[in-house]
Amino acid sequence: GIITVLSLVLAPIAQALTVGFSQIGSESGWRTAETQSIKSVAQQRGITLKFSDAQQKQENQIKAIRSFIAQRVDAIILAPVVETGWDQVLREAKRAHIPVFLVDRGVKVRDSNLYVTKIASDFVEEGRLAGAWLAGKTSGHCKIVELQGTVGSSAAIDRKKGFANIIDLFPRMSIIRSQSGDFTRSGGKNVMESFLKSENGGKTICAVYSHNDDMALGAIQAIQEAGLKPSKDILIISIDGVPDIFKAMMDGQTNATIELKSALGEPAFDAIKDYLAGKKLPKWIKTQGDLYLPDTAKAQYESRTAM
Ligand code: GYE
Repeated sequence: GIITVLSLVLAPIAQALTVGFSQIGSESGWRTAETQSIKSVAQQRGITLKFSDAQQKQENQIKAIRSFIAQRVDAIILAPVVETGWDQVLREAKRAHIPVFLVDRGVKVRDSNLYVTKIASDFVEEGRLAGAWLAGKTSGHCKIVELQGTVGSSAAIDRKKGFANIIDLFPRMSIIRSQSGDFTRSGGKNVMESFLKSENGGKTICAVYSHNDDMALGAIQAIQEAGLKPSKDILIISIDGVPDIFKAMMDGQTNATIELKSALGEPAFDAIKDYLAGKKLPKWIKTQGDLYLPDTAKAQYESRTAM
């Protein structure tokens, strides 16, 4: 009857969602992979994606969210560059009845109802895992330099916290220098150069703990240019598990990486779909990653670059 005909005609219209995605930028290989995942899953599912690159600036993300609200999108995906300062704009989205889904980083807001859910890994746990690996590797005896991620980002704050939790348990382990390299390769290289200079050409440094792989790749270059062997003279552990770090591991230049899932397109759009279908979602949808060492680097590199 007429109802069946109508629902057949209307079904595809009802499904054609428009989603706004406010991305941080393209500071790392990991983030570029995340962007690709979200774009390609949107395309596969016939979702219209409005993409905005904030070039690392929160003010640009706030502008993007306001423009998504003005365009009356069905949902917003936000990868928040920093943790604080979101209350106002998220309240505006809430008032416009547009649900917000956080990906990869978290926010600190007074009212947790300002967003639906966060799809991200546990950065504190990643930091602890890195610390535990290093404690084992050095028998609890190591002077560490730390390359921090973007100042004020949940990823940098929590990776620092989790790592310190473990290091503090070992009286002969300490963080002798810690500075932000902004999650970029050039940032990691510059900061590492200054660490090497101030630490006797690197002779007093036992290990580098880098909040992401890209900064570690920059640090590897700086260590080599200083005439030392990365992974041997100075141990290196980082987080992300991008193909390039596995390549460096195959070449004997780094020791360990903790994988961070970048394929967030599927879980993000699943969450949006479930929410719009009236399902109740957990406040945090956790993604999980393992620690990888040189023994599996070749296999990991090949599986991540195979098309
Ligand atoms: O580790 C880093 C990136 O927010 C978890 O941001 C993410 C981090 C990731 O640029 O490479």
